[in-house]
Amino acid sequence: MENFILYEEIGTGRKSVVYKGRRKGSINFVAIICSDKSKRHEITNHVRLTHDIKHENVVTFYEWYETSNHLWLVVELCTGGSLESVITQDECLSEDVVREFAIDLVKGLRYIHDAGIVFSDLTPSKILLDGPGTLKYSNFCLSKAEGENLEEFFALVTAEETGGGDGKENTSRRNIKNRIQVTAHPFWRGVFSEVHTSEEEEEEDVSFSSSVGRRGVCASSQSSAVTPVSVTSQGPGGGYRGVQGGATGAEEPVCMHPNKSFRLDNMTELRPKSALDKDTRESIFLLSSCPTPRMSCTARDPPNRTPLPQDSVVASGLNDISYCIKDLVYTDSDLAVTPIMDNPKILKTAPVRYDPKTLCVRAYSVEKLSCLSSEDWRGFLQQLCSSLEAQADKTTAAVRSKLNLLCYLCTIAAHKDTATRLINSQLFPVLTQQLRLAPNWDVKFKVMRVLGLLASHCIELREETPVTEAVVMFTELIRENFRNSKLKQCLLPPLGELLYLIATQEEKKEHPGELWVVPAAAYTVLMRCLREGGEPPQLNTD
Ligand code: 3RJ
Repeated sequence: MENFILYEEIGTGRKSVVYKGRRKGSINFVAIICSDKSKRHEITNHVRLTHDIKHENVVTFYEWYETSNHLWLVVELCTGGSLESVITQDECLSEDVVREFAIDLVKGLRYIHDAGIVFSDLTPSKILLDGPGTLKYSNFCLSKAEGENLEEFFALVTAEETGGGDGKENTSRRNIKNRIQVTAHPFWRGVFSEVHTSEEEEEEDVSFSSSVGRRGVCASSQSSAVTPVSVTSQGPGGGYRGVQGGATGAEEPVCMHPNKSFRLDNMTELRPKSALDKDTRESIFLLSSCPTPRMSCTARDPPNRTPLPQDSVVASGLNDISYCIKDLVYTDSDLAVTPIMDNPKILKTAPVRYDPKTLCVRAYSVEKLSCLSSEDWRGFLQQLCSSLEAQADKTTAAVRSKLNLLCYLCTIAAHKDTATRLINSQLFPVLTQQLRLAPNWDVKFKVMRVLGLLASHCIELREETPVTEAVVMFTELIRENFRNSKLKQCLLPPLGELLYLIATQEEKKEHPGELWVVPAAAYTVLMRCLREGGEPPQLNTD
């Protein structure tokens, strides 16, 4: 099965994230674009226009996949970032670099035009640099086939997707002439030379030298010695041939794919592959479990970190190597644990306030709760459970009363002693059940928060505490509501806290991994959430 390993994020676009990736089993690194499906028409457009293009100044398309929420494109990796960032960083580029960039841009655009494509909306952010500094056109989402109306193409994609299309040709054509105009200005030092002007099309064609050196080579020292070579000798199947669409003349530059059509009826096979392997249900895109090393370390320069027990052996050569290996395997952030619940860096939540006057139980403070007699504590718990379980009454007043109680629980759940007592009490399964039974989502959101706070502040979990059931409930709810980003943002933190609680409690035991079962589905759904992301968290104003 083909798998891709995802490494770090290298860029973000509108509703898309770009990762560095690698096909498992190969050493070819690629860029993997994970795009929201709402961009399907633009992505499909990009694919239909680029899947046949192989040119050094165009980012190569390899393949594409589809998962439930995203489209995934595997394309050429350009490690140099965008031309926009180079311009921003350097502010002023040297004339030699400008000349070299211009050659790449003209070569690429010329190839694109000859392929019958109008790039459209050309900006430096859409031009990428590979390692040696070659410029490449990267984003054809808003490009179009010459003469076509892009809106109509988008409409056809939508119709295809919804099954409403008739597959007919896009008939409305506008003749767009988006052509390269390069003058014979001395600045170009003969790199470009005008060879042809078509009277019929009133466009100017350029040829240029292809033998100018790559970045770092002074163009001016070479350009005077080079003879301009025609760009059309470079593309696959390229060359000057008879003209499509009526124009004549043996030297007329024409579409290099004269028989090629970008119409939708040619696209029935142009569909993303499903990214779930049918037999193994395994995902094609896997997150790299090893963080990308941030810097290399030498044996003479061991990393600055807290020593581990096994490090106390003599500082032998082997030990130096083990330092290096550990530094490559772990990063500081692997060992740092950040609370998830109510962490303002993750999600800003308004402080919860309850109204003690209308509270359906006595509004004990945490201090008072810690010294309640066991009888009073039992009575208090009983009241909490029966108030939450009262199902019959779904009036506004009853819902408000439940919300008030849950706000009170949020307050007392943020203290370790109360959290520990409450999570190990009969209240915990009642709260878990409320994730399904509560009268509305407002109440459910609050129940999630109480559960998350209990998990994050609890310091001792009893063996019989039904955390597995809670993990299963959260897992099911995330699965059922996978497309609902807001809901997922409320479900994930308590699930994370529960898993962390289980992990830390297991760690304290003699035989870790035996007490509280975490179903494989919980890991699967969590990994899927991490992989596929979602909308950024919004400020919660409750
Ligand atoms: C493919 C489409 C990107 C970015 C460009 C969304 C970078 C910063 C440093 C180093 C590399 C990159 C980089 N490299 C890429 N190689 N291949 C791609 C994505 C081509 N990309 C970006 N940002 C994009 N072009 C189109 N959408 C993009 C992000 N930053």
